[in-house]
Amino acid sequence: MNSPVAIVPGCLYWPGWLDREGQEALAEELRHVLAEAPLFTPLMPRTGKPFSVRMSNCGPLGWVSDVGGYRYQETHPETGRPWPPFPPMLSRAWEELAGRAPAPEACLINWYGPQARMGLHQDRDEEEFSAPVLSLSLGDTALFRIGGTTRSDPTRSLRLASGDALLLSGPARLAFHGIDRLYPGTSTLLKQPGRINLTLRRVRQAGAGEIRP
Ligand code: MD6
Ligand code: FE
Repeated sequence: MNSPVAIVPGCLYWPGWLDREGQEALAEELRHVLAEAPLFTPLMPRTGKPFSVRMSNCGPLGWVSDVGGYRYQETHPETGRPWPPFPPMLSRAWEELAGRAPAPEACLINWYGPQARMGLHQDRDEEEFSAPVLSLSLGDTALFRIGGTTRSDPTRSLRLASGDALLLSGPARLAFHGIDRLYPGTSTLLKQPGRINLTLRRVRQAGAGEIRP
């Protein structure tokens, strides 16, 4: 594992963490997950406006958004079934990159078509902010922006390419971040133009017996 680059304090970046073979293996694992837990279109709280990304999840909990708000829940909002378990490569990624954090409980799967974007946001629906959030990207390159813990803080941009890993930890755990645009046609990994972003999270506070040695 190469040493990461710090983009801002606590935001660690591993360009090309997965080689092509690893990206293909992860994409294949995700095809099975998405066959069991199909992508759905989340809606903005209150307004009901659809997100431009489609989503699914794996792991014991999944992040959902609808007119009622943002929350984690144990079942898919359309099928009513439990989320599928983490595929092996995601558990391994957390082991390698998330340090001594307690086990992840949710992996949000975001599917971006060529026109999709993600506005500046904080990931703050978890109860446990001492654990990091780990992001893995597959498919077309995207322009990622990260700032500070106040929306108006200055931001930096970087291009996230297929196979890149990025961790929001410590002082960057609650940093505002988003995706300004995709660069369609920059990867041949997926069967259609677009991008998948995976974010692994610890949601609940770890019990004392659960903290790893
Ligand atoms: C994306 N990423 O890359 C959006 N969240 O499509 C995120 O929202 C994100 O990259 C938490 C931690 C890392 C991230
Ligand atoms: Fe996020």
